[in-house]
Amino acid sequence: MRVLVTGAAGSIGRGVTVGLADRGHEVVGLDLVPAPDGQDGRWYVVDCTDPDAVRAVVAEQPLDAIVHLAGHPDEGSLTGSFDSHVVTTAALLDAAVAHDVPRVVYASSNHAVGRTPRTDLLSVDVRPRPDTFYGVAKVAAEALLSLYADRYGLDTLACRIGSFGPEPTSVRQLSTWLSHDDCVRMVEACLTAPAPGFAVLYGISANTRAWWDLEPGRALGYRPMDDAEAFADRVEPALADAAEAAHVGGPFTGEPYYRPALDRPVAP
Ligand code: 15L
Repeated sequence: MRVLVTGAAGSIGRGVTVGLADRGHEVVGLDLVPAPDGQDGRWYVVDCTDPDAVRAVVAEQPLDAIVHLAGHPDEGSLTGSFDSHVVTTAALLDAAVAHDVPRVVYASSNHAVGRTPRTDLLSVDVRPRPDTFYGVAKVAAEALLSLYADRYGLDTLACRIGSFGPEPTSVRQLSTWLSHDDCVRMVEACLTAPAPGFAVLYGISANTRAWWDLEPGRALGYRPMDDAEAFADRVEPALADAAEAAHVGGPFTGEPYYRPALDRPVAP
């Protein structure tokens, strides 16, 4: 498949770009920064909040899918989060419709439901329950994917990613970790699942202590192979563990994240 990957120079993007190329896909990279050394294939330095620039890239070659990973991976202001996650997703969806790209795979986040108290294994059918403005923007981006699936018949998949990294580094991450290799497996499953329409899945590895239901991913062909438990003896318990286990969003649910939505300076 020929796939445009946004945020291709980022930590998830780098792994996905290399991993998809290794699996025989033709990857077109897009990021705010130039291609890393050793990157083969086309690369565009583009800001995804610019719809004209995004459309020009998508117009330049036939694409089988877009994998949208670009975006600030942390809490910010409401408007900043909206630009980073909703405006960029809208620009890509509009370009997909205009140039017949049939599928968009999106890096959503567990923080779209992060304020959900952690009890049983969390299904994808719970109500949107963000823990931050970052989470609010992820909910809105998922809503856009749903809208474009219904209106235009696009296949749109929202991967609610947990904690991506080389290995889990906290007790929470023994439940929420997504390994590099499983991330590539997840994205490839999302690219190749037959006619999914709009779909939501949790992006974690096959963690023994998983908090989130992996069945929706498995139904799409995602077969995670790694388990955070293999690293459990290296993870030190910490004071924050109990608070982080109260809601699925962990640290993002804490009071340090409580702040005004519109961070304009207040007049004296
Ligand atoms: C995310 O979505 C964030 O991008 C990342 O910074 C972590 O907070 C991660 O989730 C997580 O929940 O561990």
